Amino acid sequence: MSTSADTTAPPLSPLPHDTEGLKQSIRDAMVRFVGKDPKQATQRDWLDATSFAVRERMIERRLLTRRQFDAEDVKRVYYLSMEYLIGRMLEANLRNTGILDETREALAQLGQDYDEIVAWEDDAALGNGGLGRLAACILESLATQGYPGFGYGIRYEYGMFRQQFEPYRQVEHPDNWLRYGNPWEFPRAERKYPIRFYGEVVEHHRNDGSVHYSWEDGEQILAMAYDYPTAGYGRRNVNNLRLWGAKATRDFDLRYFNEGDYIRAVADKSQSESISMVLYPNDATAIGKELRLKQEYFFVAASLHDILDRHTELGYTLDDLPHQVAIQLNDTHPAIAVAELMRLLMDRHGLHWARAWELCRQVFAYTNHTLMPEALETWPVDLMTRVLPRHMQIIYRINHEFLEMVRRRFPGDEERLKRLSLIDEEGGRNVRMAHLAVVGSHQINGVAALHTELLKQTLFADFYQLWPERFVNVTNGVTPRLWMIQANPELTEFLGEKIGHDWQYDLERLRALEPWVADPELQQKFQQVKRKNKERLATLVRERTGIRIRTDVLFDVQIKRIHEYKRQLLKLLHVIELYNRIRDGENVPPRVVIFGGKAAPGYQRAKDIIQVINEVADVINHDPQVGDRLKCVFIPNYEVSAATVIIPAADLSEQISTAGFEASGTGNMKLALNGALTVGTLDGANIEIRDAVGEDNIFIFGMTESEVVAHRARGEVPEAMLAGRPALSRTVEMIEQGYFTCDDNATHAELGHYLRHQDPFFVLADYPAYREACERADALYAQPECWNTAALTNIARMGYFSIDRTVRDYAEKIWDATPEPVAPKRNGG
Ligand code: AZC
Repeated sequence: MSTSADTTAPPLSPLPHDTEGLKQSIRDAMVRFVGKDPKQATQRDWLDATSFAVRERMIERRLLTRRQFDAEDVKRVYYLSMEYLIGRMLEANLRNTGILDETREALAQLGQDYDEIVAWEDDAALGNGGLGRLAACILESLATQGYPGFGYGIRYEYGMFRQQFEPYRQVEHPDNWLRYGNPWEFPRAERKYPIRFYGEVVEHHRNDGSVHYSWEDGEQILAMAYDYPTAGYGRRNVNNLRLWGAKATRDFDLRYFNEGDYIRAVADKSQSESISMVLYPNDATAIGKELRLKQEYFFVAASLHDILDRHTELGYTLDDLPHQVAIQLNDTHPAIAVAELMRLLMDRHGLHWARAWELCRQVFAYTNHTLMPEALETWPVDLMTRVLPRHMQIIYRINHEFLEMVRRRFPGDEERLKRLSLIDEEGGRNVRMAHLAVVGSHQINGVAALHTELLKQTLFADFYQLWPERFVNVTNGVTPRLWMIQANPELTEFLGEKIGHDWQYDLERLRALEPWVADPELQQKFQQVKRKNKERLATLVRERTGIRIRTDVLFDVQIKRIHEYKRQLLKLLHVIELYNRIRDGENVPPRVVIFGGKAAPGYQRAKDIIQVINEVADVINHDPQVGDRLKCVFIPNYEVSAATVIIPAADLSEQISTAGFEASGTGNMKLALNGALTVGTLDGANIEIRDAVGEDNIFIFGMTESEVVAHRARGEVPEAMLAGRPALSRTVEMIEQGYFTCDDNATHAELGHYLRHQDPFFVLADYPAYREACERADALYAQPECWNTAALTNIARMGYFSIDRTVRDYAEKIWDATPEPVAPKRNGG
């Protein structure tokens, strides 16, 4: 396609990016958009006015980016994800647009405190944990590196629940994040697509003998687009995240309202809009609910419709699809896209099966984020047939063709056919969405080296045998813009003084720090930065929990979803042992232990773990014999904005999952990048982190993945681990006997019993090695020069874990996409 002459002409006259211009825009926005007299404005009003002033500048660049992409024949990458854990947007957008300092100053001149204003923004918590946060990092990096990359997802009205402790147990409160409107979104009333559910498939026989299918009747709702511009850092590129909200159709209105039951009609209408109402707060179990299937299909169908519309509006043909479009499936949640694209290509565009299938396979790729069987999505065939009858037909046909191929390659191997089938015939018939995603994709990736190897050897071993070339590894990464520049401004400045700013775009450049890691002056500055960050965290802790912590001791941090395999219980046993040793008069090194994380509301064991941690913490924190030698804090409502305060303050990063269970982890990367040392198992990306930072700069302990497998095979009773370990036995007994509770012996007894008799994630078996690793950490912490050298070495060697490297890996190994940086305009802006 040719470049038209006026693509660089701005659609608007460029807005000023200096303090004076921003001040003017903010004041104008206060009157014109917020509708308030600046004299009467609240801090929330200032938040809104400032956001409007920033978004004006972003949308200008968004339009230019779009013009350039439209003119230049670029390949577009579409990231389909049910979750985006974005966090607050104002500061991120200011920083990436390059007007943070000017805006801070503008607000100051308007008599407003920037830090107070930004704190009013609710986190956009449209995700559970790692998978959703990774999606947010990937979008930011796509824009920063200038890739034409677009996110699609759901505009949940209620994001991840807000967690409170009442006083020990987790209680969930709704996260009504859109209640005051959202200045960042552009509702696109004209981008609405009808989405069908239920109904039936009608067969049409043509004169030439061919059969054509259509999907008719049932229920329709509309998917309406809401656009969130996503700015690149240090570039003019602004990409787009399009989230779909559900709206009732007009049809719907007429059908019911005309029956005269007005109240029921309104209620039904809101029922049909409930599809985009709430995020399912499960990160490691597939719940198999009809509404969830409808959510998945809803956003996939709208996104594919939109992608194909754009493709044809740009003048491309369907044959061009593989050259112009790459679609990444973030886990199996959007895997129904494989069947939906087949449906669109055949039923709507009249392609033959074979051609449609070829195109599908060239367009899709699939990222797997977990090996845990309970997280693998399957849908009962009955449910799928009822909700998506045409898709079920298509899945049967995909399966048929696929199994025919397998039969030819492995004649007579019926067991293999059963294992590979898209339909699991055992225990009721279920569609295996991971199999659909694998069969329909040209590339399948795991998210860390070990994880990808395990995918090949276990979960997808039969597929790997068929198509070894389709399996690739793309190790996760994190964005240094949020997790260093924004979260840790002091460390950012410190790095700038020593090695310049290039690392902000090319994180490998942090290596330039290495020659100085033992430099006493540098170490002293690093320690000052850490201390300041600890003070910031101490304030947050005091505000949220009332607990006072000292800032001159080791901060030991475990922040992540609460899950048995992540083993918060292992840390808890250590805390209790430290408590006992202090009470026994031993002089143990002081520390503050910090937990953060949510449990899925239906995950009883995880909720019990939270409760018991809180009760243990309460006893320890109020014991005068302990004083401030040990404090234990569970920070309520762990979320992105809290993470930006916790991570820069950490000394020790707890990455202690049972080996083989954590696909990658990304918190491990954020913490090490901020100079925390990892105590961790050889699991997920910890292995690659160890390889990068060196064995001397990390505390590795515990069973390896293959040792875990062997240990499990031996079938030892967990209790056997207690023999000859009096300190550990005493700890377990204290839990069992309810030492830490005043009114809930049952929960404590049950948790103790679980450890002693079940312990499916081998907490007790790994405990001795874990305690020893913690002692190594204490010993190193007692030698500040050695500790600081190790911490600074961690920072210097974390370059590989930049999300920019991750995104380039996807672009090269999977998408075949190239960056398209937007050229600066001559007249600035
Ligand atoms: C997580 C993995 O548990 C975590 O190890 C990984 O770092 C992260 O994805 C990003 O790849 N998985 C999830 O959050 N959820 C599911 C369904 O796997």
